[in-house]
Amino acid sequence: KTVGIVGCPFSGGQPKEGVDEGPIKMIEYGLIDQLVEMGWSVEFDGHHKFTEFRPAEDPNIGKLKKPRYVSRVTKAVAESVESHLKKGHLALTLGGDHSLALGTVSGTFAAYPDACLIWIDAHADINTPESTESGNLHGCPVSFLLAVDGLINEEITEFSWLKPRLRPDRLVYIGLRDVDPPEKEILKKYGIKAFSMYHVDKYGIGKVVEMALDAVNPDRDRPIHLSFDVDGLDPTVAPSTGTPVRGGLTFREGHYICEAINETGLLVSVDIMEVNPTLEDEVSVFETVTVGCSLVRCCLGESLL
Ligand code: DIR
Ligand code: MN
Ligand code: MN
Ligand code: MN
Repeated sequence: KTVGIVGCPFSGGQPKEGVDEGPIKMIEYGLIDQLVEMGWSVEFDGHHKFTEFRPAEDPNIGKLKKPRYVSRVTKAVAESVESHLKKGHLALTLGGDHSLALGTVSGTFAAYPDACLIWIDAHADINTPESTESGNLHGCPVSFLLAVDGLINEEITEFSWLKPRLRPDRLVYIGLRDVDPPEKEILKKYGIKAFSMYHVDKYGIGKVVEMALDAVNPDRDRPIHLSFDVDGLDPTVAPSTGTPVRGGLTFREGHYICEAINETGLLVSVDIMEVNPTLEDEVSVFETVTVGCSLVRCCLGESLL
């Protein structure tokens, strides 16, 4: 078993610097040795050097900020993820901000058209170029990925490389608690399954993960892409992240999700996103980086016994 690590030092999908250091810190904290220790072969050719993709000029397109930079970077990420998957490897992408999922999910669907997507986040990241208030592309990737008509009105030629292949019934959320009003409308309109923190409290995480899998993977035969934004965790668990929201997943709930998805044997692609080791104090950084590493280990089969 081989895991291909796609290191993505990128912050262009949101305004706070430092999230580009997330992948570097996770590797520095010994993630590769930890995976080798678990019996994995690790393929890692160093972090992507995205700065060379940065255009000299990148004016907003409508409200969208840094659209050309985000597009070029995520296109390269899609190619990396696809090539790992086509060699039969598990793809592990370390972010970086969540706009990177434009690339990771595209790469997964290029290799596995039948895949489903499990999105762990405080936010739904499903704003459209029209609905976004912030203009930050990390709040928009899911709308670009969805294979539905009429969601994205104006043709954004900048992203013409991206083929939307994600069917609404192959997408499920866990952990939501900060969803913009237009995003709620989109979730309703397309019948997208979402388990908010309310559902985690009501049913417990075990039942929620089972219901999430039943929704997108009823016969447990589809490859799974897990996109984990660490702000899905409670800020007491993962404080060093750009947009923390109180009332999130506990340490164990976050890890349980990864353990349960590992147990399906269907996981092909994982993202750990929005670790920002320049935010908060030293202890917060340590906790957030180490939780990123331990989520990865759980996804790759580490168990408590
Ligand atoms: C907000 C915040 N919905 C936006 N999104 C965040 O900017 O579109 N995503 N923080 O991670
Ligand atoms: Mn590979
Ligand atoms: Mn996110
Ligand atoms: Mn988020």
